[in-house]
Formats: sequence, C-alpha cells, structure tokens
Amino acid sequence: MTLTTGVRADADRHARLRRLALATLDANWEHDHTVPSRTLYPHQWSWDSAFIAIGLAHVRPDRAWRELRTLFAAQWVDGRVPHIVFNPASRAGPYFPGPQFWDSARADGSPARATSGIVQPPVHAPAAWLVHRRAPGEASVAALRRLYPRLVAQQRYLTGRRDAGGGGLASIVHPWESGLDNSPAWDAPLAGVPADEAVMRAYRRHDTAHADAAQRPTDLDYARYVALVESYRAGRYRDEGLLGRHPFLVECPLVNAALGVSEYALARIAAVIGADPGPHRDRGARITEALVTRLWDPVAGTFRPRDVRADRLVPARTVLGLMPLALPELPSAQVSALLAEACSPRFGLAARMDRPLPTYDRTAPDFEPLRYWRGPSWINTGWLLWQGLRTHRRVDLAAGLRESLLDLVDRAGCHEYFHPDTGAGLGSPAFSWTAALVLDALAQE
Ligand code: 2M8
Repeated sequence: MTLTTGVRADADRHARLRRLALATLDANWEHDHTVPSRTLYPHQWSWDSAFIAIGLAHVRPDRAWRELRTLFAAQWVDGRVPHIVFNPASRAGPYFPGPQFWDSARADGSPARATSGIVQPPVHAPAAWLVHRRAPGEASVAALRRLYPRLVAQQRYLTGRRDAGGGGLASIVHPWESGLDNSPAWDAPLAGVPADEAVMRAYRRHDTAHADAAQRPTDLDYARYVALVESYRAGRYRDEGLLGRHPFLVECPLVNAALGVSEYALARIAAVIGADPGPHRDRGARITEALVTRLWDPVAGTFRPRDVRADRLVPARTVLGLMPLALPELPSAQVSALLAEACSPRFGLAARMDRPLPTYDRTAPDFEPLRYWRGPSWINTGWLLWQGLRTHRRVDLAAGLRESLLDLVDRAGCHEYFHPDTGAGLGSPAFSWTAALVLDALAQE
C-alpha cells in the first residue's frame, strides 16, 4: 500500500465508523436518555450514560448533557446514583430485575422515578469534564455548574457511607456495582453467599431471552445476585452496619480508581466554575494512597480487589487490576509494574496488538472466551486503559490499543463485547457505549 492509499483507507474507515456509531446512538435515543441496547437493556444505566455522554459530546453535545441530567435527576438524597433508572414509558415489556423487585419507593430518600438501589463505577465526573472539553462554551459551563454539587454528593456517599473497610476506599455490595458482573474477581467473595439456583425458577431472566445463555452469567450466579439484592433491600438499602449483616463487601480497583480520577476531574471543574480545586486534589492523592496501601499486590505486580469480610485480596488477575493506571499520581513503581502486567501474555498489550485486550488473564485455566466478563474483550475497559496509557504518556502503547479497539468495531460492528481471539461480535448488537467510545477514540490520535 502506498502512503496516499493508506491515508485514504484510514479516512474511509474513519468515516464508516463515525456513520455507524452515530446511527447506533441515534437509534438508541429514548426521549431523555440512551438505552444501552434496545433488546437487552431497555432502561437507563448509570455508567453506560457516562460513556455515552463522552461520545455524544463529539456529535450531539446537547444530548450529552441531557443524558447526564436525566441520570442525576434520579440521584438519591444520600448522594448515590442508582445503577438503573427505569423508564415508565418503556415499550420493551417486563424487565428482570425490574422496579417491583428493587422496590426503591420504600427506601428513605429515593427519587420519584423507580430505580435500582445499588450503584456503578463513578465515571461521571471525568465524563462531565470530557463533555465540556470536547464542546466548550457557555452552555457547558452552566451544565458543569449544575452538575458539580451532585457529583460531589456522589463522591461523599461512596467515600463516606460505603467505606465499610475503614481504610478510605468504597466497598461494593454487589458484583453488579463493579460493572463487570460475573468477573472471576468475584468468584471467591461470592462463594460465601448462600444461594440455590432453583430460586431462579420463580423468575424469568430477561437476558437469556435475548442473548445466548453460553455468553451470559449462569443461573447460580443469578441466584447469588438475587440473594444479595434481597439482603440489601431488606435493610432498605441503608449502609449502616453492613459489615455485620451483608455477605458481600469488596473494595474494587476499578470503582476506587474511578473515585480517585473523579476528584482530579472535579478539581478541573471547580476551577472553571469558581470553586476551590485544592480539596479535590488532596482527596485524589489520598484515594491513590489508599489504593496502593489496600489493593496493591507487590508479588503479583497488579491491583486486586479486597474481600473486606475475609480481609484478604482475591486471587484472580483480571483487567480490573490495570484500571488504577488512570490515576495521575500513581507512584512510578506501580505504573511500571502495571505496564508489565498489561504487556504480559496475560493481557497482550503492545504497540501492534495481535489480539484484542481480554477482560481476564488469557493464560488462566478458567478463561472463557465467550462468557461475558470472564474473558471477552470490551470497548469500555479498553478505553479506560487507553486513558491510563495517555495519562502516563505511553504514546506507543496507547496508539496500539486505540488501533485494536477501532479495528474490532470496524470488523464486527458495535457489539457489546467481542471474542478475545477471533474478534467476532458477542452479546447485543448495536450497543451504545461501544458506539460512543469509538467516536471518542476516532477524535483523539
Ligand atoms: C450489565 O449489567 C446488567 C445488570 O446491571 C446485566 O447484566 O443485565 C453489565 O455489563 C454492566 O456493566 C452494564 O452497565 C449493563 C448495561 O449495559 O449491563
């Protein structure tokens, strides 16, 4: 290929991907939010909306702010941002677990709109900052001003009520809160959650009606997910005394890295709207320190979730461990070790990648290339690692990862996830965050 045909092929791919991504996001727009997928996820999901807003900023900035506004309108009085906001006008039919199952109306401080009672990784402050940076102006400054107190309340909730371990990090009370539902990271802490897969006979799973069961969590996983919601719901989603009564409490490296990165984003937002950035920077540094103290495994050279009840790190090496790379003040020893882990045969990061980035150590005996978060490649975890590589100026590796992400979507379409060897599309087609993050990757070299 000559230089000019190479440049033309690149421009063609760029235009093709942009059209596909925009059409996907437009088709998934639902009056005041974007559904992750028309079939599998027909309501609004919290961290999906943050990723979606980042992509929309490049093409529909008004809609990006609307997306975040709708989500934060459902914020609880205690500051938690629910992981699902149900759309009462949805035409998609019953969803499980739906509004009746969550029963948010009976909890103190829940919003008028039915929601779930749990959270997802707090990636919204960095998303708001990126939306502003991608499309700056008076409207974006006004939007930041409105969102800022809500974002601060979300941070306060997670670092306050959710610090079950007492070490300055947030605990998750359910694997769904990590966003990586059935990651092998949760196997050890979930083993202690009593559940019987027969309980699933009482429910109709929505996911397996729309996707291949071999690519989804098992019924036993779901029985445990249900048991955990029942436990949290029984206390009306209150967080006091969780250690004594709730069977799953884990400090997740992704959730806590997002918490730290959010403080640096809030510092930037504060500077734009005339608030004090200093305390945010201090909190960002403190969260970074707490992550290193509590979740760093010096022998493995990666971060691992801490099972707070058992007070030990979980054994699985997953992509979650690489996520703290996005912290700007991560000490150089951890940065170097994470780069070595990412570039090892376990994850295969390279300036020229021969296979997509998996979500789990591909050399592990229980690596499953088809099953959801137990191996397949996902665009959002790739995009988050890409942010980390850019933060620490690893231009060569960032370019290799970006190329691999764009190539995946160009070959297979905007799928939810991808086969980590062949790149074949898995899960839902026309998946919103895949489309949104492709738009963002296209716009940044
Ligand atoms: C998946 O989570 C939902 C439960 O909330 C599910 O399994 O049905 C996860 O991939 C999660 O990260 C994502 O936000 C959600 C919607 O895309 O789907």
